[in-house]
Amino acid sequence: MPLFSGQAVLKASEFKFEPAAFRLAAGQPVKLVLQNGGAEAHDLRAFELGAGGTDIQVFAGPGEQSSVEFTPGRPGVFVFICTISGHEVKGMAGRVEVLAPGTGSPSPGVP
Ligand SMILES: [Cu+2]
Repeated sequence: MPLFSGQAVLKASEFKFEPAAFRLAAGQPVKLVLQNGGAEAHDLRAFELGAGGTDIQVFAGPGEQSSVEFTPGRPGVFVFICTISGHEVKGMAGRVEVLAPGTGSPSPGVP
């Protein structure tokens, strides 16, 4: 599972994210880039991942790329999905593991 710092690039297509699991560090700003290499529109919504527990969302049309900048607020495991109808159940879901500041290793108790 890659640990991204500064920038995280995710590829979306029918019907998956690559990578579907990655790591970020809490308290460090990151630019999340969504590259849509598919023929349908996709987005990425990560629940409670942002500062203060806000959701993070970015949308990219077919063949497009867009980005969102945020700072992961706290360590933990956070789920993300594509919210376009039917895409999550077809496999467009993943998770982000946010590491505690300064650890560089997984938080205790994370499976
Ligand atoms: Cu999708």
